[in-house]
Amino acid sequence: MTAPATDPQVLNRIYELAARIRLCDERVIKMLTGGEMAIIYYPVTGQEVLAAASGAVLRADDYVVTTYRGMHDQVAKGMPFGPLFAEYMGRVSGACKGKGGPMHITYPELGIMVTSGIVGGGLPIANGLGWAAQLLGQDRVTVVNFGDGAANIGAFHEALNLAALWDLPVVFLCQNNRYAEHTSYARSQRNEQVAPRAEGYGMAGVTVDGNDAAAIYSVLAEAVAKARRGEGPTLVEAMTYRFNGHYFGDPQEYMPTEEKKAAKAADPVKALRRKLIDEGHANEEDLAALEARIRAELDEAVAAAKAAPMPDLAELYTDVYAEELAS
Ligand SMILES: Cc1ncc(C[n+]2csc(CCOP(=O)(O)OP(=O)(O)O)c2C)c(N)n1
Ligand SMILES: [Mg+2]
Repeated sequence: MTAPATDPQVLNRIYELAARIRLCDERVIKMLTGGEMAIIYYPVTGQEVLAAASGAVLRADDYVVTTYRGMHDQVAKGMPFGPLFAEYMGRVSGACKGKGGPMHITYPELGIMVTSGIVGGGLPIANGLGWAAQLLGQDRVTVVNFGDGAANIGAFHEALNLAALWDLPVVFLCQNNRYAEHTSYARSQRNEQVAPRAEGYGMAGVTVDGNDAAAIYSVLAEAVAKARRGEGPTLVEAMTYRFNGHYFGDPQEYMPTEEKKAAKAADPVKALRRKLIDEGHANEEDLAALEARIRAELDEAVAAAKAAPMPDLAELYTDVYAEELAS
């Protein structure tokens, strides 16, 4: 049974995960700005709370599928900073031995099954994970994260149709951040929201404020519980906003200044922090101590990644093909 969203422990857990994501995102951006690391990074700033709520709902043995903009989903599912930064920096101690890079983080021992750079590519894979659980009689649930842009890809329609038909234990979590690369949501489809499309597949669909911790937690808890009971998938559309453009370094000229200002003024991580203190669920000292612990963990992970070696050239084809190539 999942605890209700009104439970202070739940809100504190969501804040802890959101703070881990926010501080990790800040560290990556600082390292890129300072030339300490050179990767393509798709910032998750502004989308932390919905991922943290998902992390608070899921069990350790549940599965997550995400995209290139996926650090928040990975960290929320428990991804440790050590193998994350080592993978970013291409080191042997990385989650994929330094051969996957930032767009392909996996950590199967914690259910972080796939990170894909193919827009919409994760949805049919999530169906496969869900179908496997169903066939094996397991009650684990798969949450697949994707963007508003991905909802216009053929794979979205195929995956939702099949998941509904087979009652697959999958939650389709559309993170509607209002942009797909440099194109606004309004310029790419007539429908005002993504969730009502679920009806076309005979599936439940719900739009929720993804920046409101209690609201998104409640919706996800219900969708996950339903999938776990074998009652099929749900399309959850979490409304959110991307603070930092498509990729790190994006000049963001297509994003109206006023719109960005308003979103940042309503920063969901800061809002949750304030709520915890105002409602007496946490105090300033405890939260500051938590944030200091997370920063120290990040320091340690970055230092360890820097000290670790790059993969040996002999490793080039290892884990790439089902059968090793004859050398
Ligand atoms: C199949 C495919 N088409 C196009 C691209 C190029 N591309 C990369 S990200 C992106 C935008 C996707 O937007 P959205 O689904 O809203 O996700 P967000 O980046 O906002 O998280 C596009 C078109 C791609 N990676 N894969
Ligand atoms: Mg988007």
